[in-house]
Amino acid sequence: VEASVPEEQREAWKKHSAKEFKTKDQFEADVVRHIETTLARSLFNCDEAAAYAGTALALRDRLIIEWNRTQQQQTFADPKRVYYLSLEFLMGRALDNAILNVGMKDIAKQGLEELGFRMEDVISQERDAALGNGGLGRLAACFLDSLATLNYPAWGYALRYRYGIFRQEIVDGYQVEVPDYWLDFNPWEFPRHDVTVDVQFYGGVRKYTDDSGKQLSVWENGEIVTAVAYDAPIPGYGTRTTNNLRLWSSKASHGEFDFTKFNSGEYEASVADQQRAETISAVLYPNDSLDRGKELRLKQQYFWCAASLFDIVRRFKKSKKAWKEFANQVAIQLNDTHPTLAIPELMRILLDQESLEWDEAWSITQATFGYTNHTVMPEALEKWSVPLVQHLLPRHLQIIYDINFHFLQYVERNFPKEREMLSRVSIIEESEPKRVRMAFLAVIGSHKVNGVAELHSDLVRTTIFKDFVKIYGPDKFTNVTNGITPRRWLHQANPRLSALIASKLGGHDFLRDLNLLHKVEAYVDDEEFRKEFRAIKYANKVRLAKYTKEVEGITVNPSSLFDIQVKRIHEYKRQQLNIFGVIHRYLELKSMSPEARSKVQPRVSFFGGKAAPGYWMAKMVIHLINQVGKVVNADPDIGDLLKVVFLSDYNVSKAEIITPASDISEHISTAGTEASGTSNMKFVLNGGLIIGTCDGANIEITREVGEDNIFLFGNLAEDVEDLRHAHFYGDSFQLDPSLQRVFDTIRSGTFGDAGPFSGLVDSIVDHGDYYLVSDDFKSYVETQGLIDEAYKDQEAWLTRTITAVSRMGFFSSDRCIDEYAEMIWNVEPLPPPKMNGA
Ligand code: CJB
Repeated sequence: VEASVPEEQREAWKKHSAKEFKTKDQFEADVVRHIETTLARSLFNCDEAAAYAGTALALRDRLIIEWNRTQQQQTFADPKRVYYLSLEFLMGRALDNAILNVGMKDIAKQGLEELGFRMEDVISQERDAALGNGGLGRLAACFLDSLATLNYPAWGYALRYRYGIFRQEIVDGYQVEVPDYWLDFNPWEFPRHDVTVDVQFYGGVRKYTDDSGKQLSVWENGEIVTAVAYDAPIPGYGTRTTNNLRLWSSKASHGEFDFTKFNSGEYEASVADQQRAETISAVLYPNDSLDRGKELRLKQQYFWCAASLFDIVRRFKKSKKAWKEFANQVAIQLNDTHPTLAIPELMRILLDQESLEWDEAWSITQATFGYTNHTVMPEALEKWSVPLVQHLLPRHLQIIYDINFHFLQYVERNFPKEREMLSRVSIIEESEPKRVRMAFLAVIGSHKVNGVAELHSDLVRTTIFKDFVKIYGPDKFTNVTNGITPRRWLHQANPRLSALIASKLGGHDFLRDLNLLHKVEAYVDDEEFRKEFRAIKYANKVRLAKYTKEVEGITVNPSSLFDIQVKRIHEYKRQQLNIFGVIHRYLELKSMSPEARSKVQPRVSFFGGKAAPGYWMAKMVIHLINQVGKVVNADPDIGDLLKVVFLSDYNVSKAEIITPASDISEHISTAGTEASGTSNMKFVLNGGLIIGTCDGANIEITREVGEDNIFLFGNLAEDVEDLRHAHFYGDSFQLDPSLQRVFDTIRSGTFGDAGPFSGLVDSIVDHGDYYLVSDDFKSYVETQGLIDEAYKDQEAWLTRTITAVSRMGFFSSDRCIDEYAEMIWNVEPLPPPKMNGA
């Protein structure tokens, strides 16, 4: 590696090279210096926003030192690196996490206090980096934390959206979307105006013969858009390793608007190009588990894949290694099918630019990529129209056809008797228009395919990729059950619980090795431990109650059972089942004698989550929840026995307040539809129990915590097909009388105009009840009854929650990352060098 400063001048550099603060005094000095000189403020006009900015900048200085060092070390050692390609990284806030990961929590807290600020207030000034929709994006963020913590040389690649997921406001009980412009002040990103990539769209393909007589293709005469890199440091916990998240921003390739046009009076045309280019990275698509097939989305995908691959290849080529070494130096993980174009893009680079032969290029490509599938639901599987791909990416379409040709030839040779299989597994779907099945391309172009929980991985193997298991053999398909980072989801979200555990386990080692939690089980009968554990849960509920009062204006009693369902609103996640259950509870309460009522377990039902702006049914679910809340919360017969709260604008930072406050949380998807779920893990880790279906990771949570410590209900995945069939063809469909009463109540106008809710009710009564709400309603309600009873025995409940927490070690994202590293990436950690005195 060449250094830009000659040997003789390096002494001066070393003498002056940036020093990190170590003491409270130095921390304060850095904060004040930034407030006074970077922000041009003073102690006379330093509000909380300025205090946040100063603190973030001070912390950032520290991170940069470690970040530079990590990157230098990785450049020198040149180990195999992991590249995690994800269109979504739902990072949330960075400051708290950075303070924690560099081990400065106490210093920062005391330092800020001495400067006149409360740490919590300062932290809450930060806007969430909300570059994702839900579980898939948050998983990517947890993985970055684990990769850095475990010292893996790893980079994330994504887009620098100007607008993250919209902010949700509730107006008259309806969701209203407000743009999330989050870049006003973002101290965590570093523009790299010198790191750019020109990305081509449209144009055509020309064939030619080179000097040696070889036939080659070149893609040319297209439109060029420039990708500019923005980097964000990703600090590991308890290690100096600080990895990089690189986000690409799009701009016109000529930089400014077109001066020639401007000077000749074509003002609008002169800026149009520029705006068109910038539109590519402007906004995150707000759909979760849904493929909409929009051209701009395909542009985003290619723009990001092309820029990232160029960057990866550029880095590889610096090492001057032979191409056959590529997959020994580079592992690329495709987070869902969104980055699948990286497969034909790498082929294009190897074939058209590096002149490799097809077979060599293909074996390098396959060895490089791994693909993670996150859903088996048909509406979420991406398929791009062939004419669209032809128009936008003509050379890629050719390569995709060539990949398909080679693949189908292979299938034909090996399965000569199964001719129908060819059309089933073809990358090209013979529809009108024809479509490219991205998941098939991802499977064919990768050496490993994984699902995200055991049941899901089984379904991947037996349903959507069944033929491919036959073709490639079972070893290509594997499972890596999801996990969560205990740094954010235990220590940061629930500092008191983390401290209690640390006090018993002799330190915070469990945050790096979550299996150590099993030692907590020894304290399950320890009176002092139980008392503190109970007090912590209560305090967390008080905090959520306070938040609910302040933000939603609803008073709730923290002694009630807190029942929480927060996640994207989706029919398959069945918030409708939950709210129907709430209505049923309300009707039961109304019909009770005062005597009977006095024995009822009070409960608060919290909901939260965003609906995709174009998802009518999901929006009606939100509306119904709000309307039910209005009626129930104001009903004097009911009082504290039942409250219904919709927590608006659910996001990562709110999840940090909400998650530790549950007694019960709901993970009640139709069996076989929720690939894994990850909030289920967060809630149990924070001392809440869950009610759930036998779906996704609920099954493994049950295996770990034991059947007595979870409330399972409902039909099994293996029965779903028959049940759906029965809805359509069975002649004796009888709605459960309780559910019938719920529907009658809705239709009668009890919760306001019934019009908006008719689609919701009809989908169950008249349109086949695809998500089997009616089939599971009875067992859902009964199980909620069991929960009420169980909760009354507070001692037994406490025992269950403590036991469950102690058995959650398996669900750390550190375990996932080690599994990926070993089974899929074949990479080793690169521990940072020991520092003087460290
Ligand atoms: N998932 O968040 C999304 N978006 C999608 O488009 C498809 C799947 C979720 O991914 C999570 C992480 O793997 C899973 O836990 C969750 O079950 C799945 O719905």
